This record gives sequence, structure tokens and C-alpha cells, in this order.
Amino acid sequence: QRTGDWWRDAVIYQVYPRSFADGDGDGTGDLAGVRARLPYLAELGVDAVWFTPWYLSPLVDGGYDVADYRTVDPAFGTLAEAEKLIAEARELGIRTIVDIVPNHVSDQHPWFRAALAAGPGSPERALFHFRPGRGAHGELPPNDWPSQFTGGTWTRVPDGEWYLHLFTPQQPDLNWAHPAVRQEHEDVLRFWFERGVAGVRIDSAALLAKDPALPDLTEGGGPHPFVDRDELHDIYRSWRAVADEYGAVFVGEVWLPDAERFARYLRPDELHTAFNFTFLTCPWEADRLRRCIDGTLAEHAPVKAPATWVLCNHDVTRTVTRYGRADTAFDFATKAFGTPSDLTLGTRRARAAALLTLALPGSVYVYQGEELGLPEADIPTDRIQDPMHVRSGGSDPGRDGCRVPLPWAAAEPHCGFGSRTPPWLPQPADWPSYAADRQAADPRSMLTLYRRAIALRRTTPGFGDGPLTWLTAPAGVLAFARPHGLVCVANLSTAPVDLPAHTAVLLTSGPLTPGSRLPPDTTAWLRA
Ligand code: TEU
Repeated sequence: QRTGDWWRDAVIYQVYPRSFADGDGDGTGDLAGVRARLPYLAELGVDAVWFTPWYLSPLVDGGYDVADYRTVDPAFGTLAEAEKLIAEARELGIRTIVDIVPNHVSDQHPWFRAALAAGPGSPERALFHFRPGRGAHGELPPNDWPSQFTGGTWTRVPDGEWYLHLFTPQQPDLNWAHPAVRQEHEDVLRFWFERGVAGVRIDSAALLAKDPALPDLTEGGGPHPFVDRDELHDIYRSWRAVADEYGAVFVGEVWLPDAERFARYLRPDELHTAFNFTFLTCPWEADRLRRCIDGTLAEHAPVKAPATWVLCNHDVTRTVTRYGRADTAFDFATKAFGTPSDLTLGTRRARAAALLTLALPGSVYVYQGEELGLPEADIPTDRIQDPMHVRSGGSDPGRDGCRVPLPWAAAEPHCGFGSRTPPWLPQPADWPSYAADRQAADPRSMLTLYRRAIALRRTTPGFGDGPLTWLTAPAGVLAFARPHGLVCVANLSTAPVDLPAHTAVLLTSGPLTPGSRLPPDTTAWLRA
């Protein structure tokens, strides 16, 4: 087991507890299910697991609407079970990362219920952003901020005041200028660090701070009223002091297109790491990917933070579906169902992308089911629960297509997700063909590829954090050298190419052509 800066080159597996494994058979995944599948994660070889929120929640936004941070939602289990899970995982060499959602709470959180009851001008309301409306009778929202989901960002309460919510009305935004909000979150961090948690993922990390004047967005000029504000850095500096007491680490969900602004969060006294969404959204094109990799390494080197590499998560279209489309870039605006996807091509590319990603310096995130090569599922519209879909009146497909309960066993009911009740989201008819038990027995499966690649990465010293040197390669081909004579070659062109000089082929994402050439959309790991 690695100690110290384990997170600098870790492979971190994202568990969406609702859809991972159902221990009690009620159709919803839970902590008992995760505990039973810990050996699977150990065999996969991951260093840590990041759990999306498991706290008490009405689950309006899949748990990103937290009603109590110190309680595990009964749908998932108990606090005692979470503690057991953290300890059992650690026994297997797997660290735990929990998800903290500081921008907002659930409207069922005691603070918000108290604020509603206490009325205008009360200290309880000062913890949120309550304002009178505009217009002759206060019938218009206080400003023009657009929601991250469809609909406005303001909801009116019966006494006439409005409250701010960047996401759904069930997720009121906290007022981060209030000392009690800061104190509470530092206490929550301590609460989980005391329970053996090794890291925290910070949700919507660039959105917490608001311009106190809440000006219209269209007013323009000056800093953005709610994205990437300077006050955030002071907040994260005090969080870092708490984390340092426990040797714990942060990974920020910082969606910022500007590399220089992004890197400002990665300081020795702020966040250790942040998700690399530039990589996730990058199209499957050699020159674009190379520029992205170079740009990422260049922005991380001066701040001495490790890069992270992310291909998918619970918010975006699954990789094999995305890479099988004509436009392989991810864009929230163009993720619609119905855009045709060639899953054979998408799978080949996703396999090549997996080997490319796991060869890069820094830490790598794997979203549950990515290692099984799951495609985005087509879900009947009346079964979709994601508020992104529901609030759009059905025009936005939402994110449930990447959140379908995992197939564990091809021959069991509900693919072994859980026994009694059908899963909370329907599994597609071809789900058994992706089942983990079937793939574990197949040397050519996506699961076997991930296991082998992660094992090689773990057992080759310096592979995960040493230097990367580009090698000369034909157009459309990415070739780079890593420590200990490892070479990674990814062919994103349309024709087979010769492999660079090597003494051994360690792993390939697909079969080589008879003349030992690297086919299109294939990656190889070589020993120089
Ligand atoms: O996501 C934040 C979020 O919604 C961004 O991904 C946003 O869509 C992006 O800035 C687009 O411009 C997190 C969680 O990952 C997501 O599941 C939650 O729904 C959301 O926060 C609200 O907590």
C-alpha cells in the first residue's frame, strides 16, 4: 500500500451508490451492495473510491440535495455502515473520498425549513439568498441569472420573498458570506475526516461565492457575479488547513474554460487537484488531444499539482456512445438522444482512450461501468428522474442514461444488480452482454483491459507521475515515452501504422494487424 502522496498518481473509481450494487434487493443500490463488491474493486486495482453523495436526501437531484451531512440516507444504509465500509475498503488498500456539496442544501435541510418559517429579515434567512422581487408588486425575480437546469434561479415563497437556487428550486443556495455557513462546512469536513475519509470531492466548486449586490448578469463589467469569484480562494485556504490536519486531499469540480483561472485553485494552500474537464470534452482527434495533454501538463507544472484525467462521470454521456458519434466532443448542448452512435467504433475508441489515459502522468478517474464499456442507455422518457430532463419538459435528455444500475451477473435477475425488485432505472435488454462476470472470464473484454492496464501502471515505478516525452509519429498518431522504457502509441488516424522500435508489446487495446501494425483507433503499450 502506498502512503504519502498516494493521490498524485492514483486511479480513483467513482461510485454512484444508487446504481452500483443493491445489497438489500429493494431496487436501489446501497452501501451493503458496495461492501459486497469491494473485492471487485480491489481486483480492478483502484487506489481510491469517490462516492457521490450518500447523505440524507429527498434525492431530487440524485443526492446533490443534502438534508443532513451527518446522516447516511436510509435508502443507502447507516452511518455505522459507512464507517465499516471505509474501514473495510482501507483493509483492501482502497481509500475513500466523499462528495461535499457546499453551494446549496436541500429545501428539506433544517436550515432552510427554519428560514422559511422565520420570515423576511430573520437571521435564519441570512444563511441563504432571500430578496424581495422586482416589479410593482415584487412579482418579478430579483435578477436575471440563468439556471444550470431549465427554468429560473429564483423561487417565490408565500410571504412574497424570493430565494436563489442555481440548480433546482429544491436546492437553495447558501450565503457563503455568512460565517455560520463557513463554520458548518469546516465541521462537516472534520466529521468525515474523523471517520477515516482520505479525501473530499467539492461539488460545483467555482460557484459558491456570489456578488452580494446580486447584479443582473446582463449588467456586465467587473467580475462574474457567481462564477470563479476571488472570495473562493479564501474559503478553500481555510478548508485546506482542516484537510492538512488529517493528511486528506481535495478534488474540485471546477468547470472553467480558462486554464490560468483554473490553475489558481491548485495552490499549495488550496485544492490538491481538480477534474480535468478539458480532457473529458476534447474530441477524439490526435492534434486536439495532444494540445490538451500539453496544455494540461503546462498549467499544472508551475503549481506542482498533478494533472487529473477524466473521460466520463455521472453528468455526461458515456464514452463509448460519445466516441461512436460523428462529433466526438462532449458538449452539454449537443448530448441529445437519437444522435446516431456506432457502438462498435465507439467501443474500439473507448478502449484506445482507456490505455492512452492510463499512460498519462497524474491521477485517473474511472466512472463505474466505464471499465465494463457500458454505452449510454436509452431510457423511456416517463422513467427518467433526472431534474435536468424533468424540468426541461422532456426536451433535455438529462443524465440518467449514464446512471443505469450496473450489470454484475449475466444470468441473474436484473443482471445481478439486486434480487427482489426491479432496479430504479430500467436496464437495457442487452445489459447481460456487458455483465462483469462474463467480462471477467473473457481475456478480450473491456474489464480485462482495465485490470491489466491498472496492474501494469501500479507495478511500474514512476509510470504514474514521471515525465512524458513525445516521440516523432505520423500524422494522427500520438506516441510518447514514459519512465522505465514504457512507450504508449495511439493511432487516431484512419490507416494502420508501424509500431515504433520496441523490445516487447505489453498491452494493446485491440488486436494488431497480421504484419504487427497498429490498426486505427487502437493504442499499444510497448517496452522500448
Ligand atoms: O454538477 C455541477 C454542474 O451541474 C456542472 O456540471 C454544470 O452542469 C456545468 O457547469 C455546465 O455548465 C454537480 C454534480 O456533478 C451534478 O450531478 C449536480 O446535479 C450539480 O452539481 C448540482 O449539485
